[in-house]
Amino acid sequence: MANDTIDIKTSEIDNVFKELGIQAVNSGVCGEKWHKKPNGKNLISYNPSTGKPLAEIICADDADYEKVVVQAQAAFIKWRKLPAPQRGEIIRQLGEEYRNHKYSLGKLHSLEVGKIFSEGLGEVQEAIDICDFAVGLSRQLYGLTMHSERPEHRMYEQWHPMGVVGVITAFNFPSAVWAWNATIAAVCGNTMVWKPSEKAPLTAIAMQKIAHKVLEKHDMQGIMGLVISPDRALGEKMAADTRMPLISATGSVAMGRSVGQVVANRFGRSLLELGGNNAVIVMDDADVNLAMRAIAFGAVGTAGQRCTTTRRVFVHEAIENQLVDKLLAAYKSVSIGNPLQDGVLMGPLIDADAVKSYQKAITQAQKEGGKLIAGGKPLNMGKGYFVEPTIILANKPLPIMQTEVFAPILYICPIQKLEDAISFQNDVPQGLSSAIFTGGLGNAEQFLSVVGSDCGIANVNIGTSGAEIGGAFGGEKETGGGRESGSDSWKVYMRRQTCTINYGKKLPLAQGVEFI
Ligand code: UN1
Repeated sequence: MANDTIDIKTSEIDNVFKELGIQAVNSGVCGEKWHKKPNGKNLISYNPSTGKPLAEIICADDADYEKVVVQAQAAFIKWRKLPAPQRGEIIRQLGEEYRNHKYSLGKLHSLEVGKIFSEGLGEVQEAIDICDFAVGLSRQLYGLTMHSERPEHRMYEQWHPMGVVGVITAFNFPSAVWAWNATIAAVCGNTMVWKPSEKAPLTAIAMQKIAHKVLEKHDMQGIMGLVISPDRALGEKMAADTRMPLISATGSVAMGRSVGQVVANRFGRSLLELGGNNAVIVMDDADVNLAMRAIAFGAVGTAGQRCTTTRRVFVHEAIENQLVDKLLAAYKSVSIGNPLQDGVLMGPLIDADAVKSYQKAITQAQKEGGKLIAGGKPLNMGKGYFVEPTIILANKPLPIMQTEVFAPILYICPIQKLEDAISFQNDVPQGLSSAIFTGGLGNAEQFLSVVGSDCGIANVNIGTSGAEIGGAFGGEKETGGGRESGSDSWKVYMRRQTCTINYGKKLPLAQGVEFI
């Protein structure tokens, strides 16, 4: 079901920024202060629903980047000395500001990256949630104590901040993924420089403007820096920059491979969150309605542009027809169109290239023997980048199913045994998210066991997307191995120090070694 006219006025963006209390959006560079006149190229942010420009901003050039990094280094000297719970208090205030502006920020996500309003609000909520998490964490940066083998000795470990953290984010979660990194890095005592996606610069500016205002109140500006770049150049610069001991990068496998290599070459640390190719297994004892709803949200939500999007389904042959029929009915009821309109469940893809990749993948899947049973075509809705959510059936996994395509294309294959489903699921280069639907404890536990899913996220009777911030987020293989957000992911933003203290008058050596 598609709405055929999309009418979002470009002036909407001015209203959103007005609601946010933000005057100028033209500068994409912020260190201690907003650079009023950065020297980089101009960059236009487009509304993917209309193909029309939303606003034009000026990016950072090399000299602007240099200033922001130097200011982040200077800010680190101050910030690291502020007790962690006081850093947490500032992040609490940041969370409050995001709460106050949730509505406008949510709308901005819809305008700039085409998320339906409910998902736009959800993303802002995710940023708020991680602020709350970071506040609590600021009092829980625990180290262990150990029993020394030597008398009158004490051993413990403690955690110190690393310095300036480089954060590179993708268009599809333009605020939450930055917030995962920024808030945790900040309570840990780091400062940061953020290079957002060139496809979502306005959301980055809005998040940064709000953060900057909060930090300024505490005379702590410079903790969170922003450098918008129209291409990869600044990201590459960051990867090679020895002043950044940690680079946290979210995006394509190709980008992660290059960032990871450059950072490793200088013995820096990287936190990579790259591609996903997530599967749902549906066993014959599953609640099919539950599975259908989770798959529909996982595959169609965010127009298939999450790294956690459900791309493959392995369903027991006994219930394949039942599940497929339910999914077809659900797909028919999905209203596609203006993401800000009530009732619309799917917005556009991000740009024309994404539409091309969608078409190419569908053609390829059909060449490989896949049977198209739903969708398959771009929608002619003005200049917006809308496509139909698509389902392709295959008797067995197709070669195209090895590749992550950021679009709502779902492949469904029948299976007879759980073992086969698990092996199909794991037989891809990526390893982010996975799920099983089953009423059986045995199936569920096998899926979660050492011979089960090889992904960073493994769910039972829950879909692959929409993870909560409390858990560690990330995955294995080409997904990059990084973990961010909740649990003990904070440790990657800190350096560990093992301390042994001798409070006696003797100097016993470990391992019983005798010396002078
Ligand atoms: C991403 O797509 O990069 O689990 C992040 C989810 C969201 C985060 C996705 N909480 O789908």
